[in-house]
Amino acid sequence: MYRLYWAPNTGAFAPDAVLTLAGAPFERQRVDYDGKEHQGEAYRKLNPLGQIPLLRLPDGETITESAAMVLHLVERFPEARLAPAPGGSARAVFDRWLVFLAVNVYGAILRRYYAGRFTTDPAGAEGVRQAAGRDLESLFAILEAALEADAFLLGETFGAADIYLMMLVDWYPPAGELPRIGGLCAALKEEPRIAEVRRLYELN
Ligand SMILES: N[C@@H](CCC(=O)N[C@@H](CS)C(=O)NCC(=O)O)C(=O)O
Repeated sequence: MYRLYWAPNTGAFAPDAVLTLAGAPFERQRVDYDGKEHQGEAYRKLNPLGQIPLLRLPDGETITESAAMVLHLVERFPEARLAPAPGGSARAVFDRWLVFLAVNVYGAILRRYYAGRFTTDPAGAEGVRQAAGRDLESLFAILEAALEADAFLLGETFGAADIYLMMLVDWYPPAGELPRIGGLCAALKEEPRIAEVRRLYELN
């Protein structure tokens, strides 16, 4: 059985939603984020970066990085049809968007949220925060343009990359005001299983 280490309003949401939609056997282990359990010695043995999420695979292997978890799960549960089959160009486009989201957008959100970590200048944090906001504006504009043709990143049915995008919009609500991104998020929120996971993660 899979075990997902999670906390409300964290990057565990995306792998959780994929596990849930896939009907995968898994259990959730809540990490006391407010109590800083993720920074403690026991958790850091599992993830030296002290970040949530963490996924324990059925054979006991553990992995970090939410995008790696999503990639593993869509391949492990192909019948859930949350990503195109590996090898073709549709899958390359899926991988591109997932990495774009995880590296560029999630990265900018972390710079905005943890601005003080990205400078050694105590007076520099506000500048880092503002630059991250500027980056988010242009990154979400690229995503909005990519949704010009279809309702979702890979066409007219949603997949795991769309779920990942929705999670990032939760952390940067102005992006949800963009019509196509807002439409994508609204459509995903209608999916009852996604709505249930959102409630668990205390997302509106
Ligand atoms: N690249 C990581 C980022 C994970 C991450 O930064 N998680 C945040 C919560 S959303 C966290 O655990 N922050 C605690 C910290 O950095 O102290 C991933 O995609 O899993």
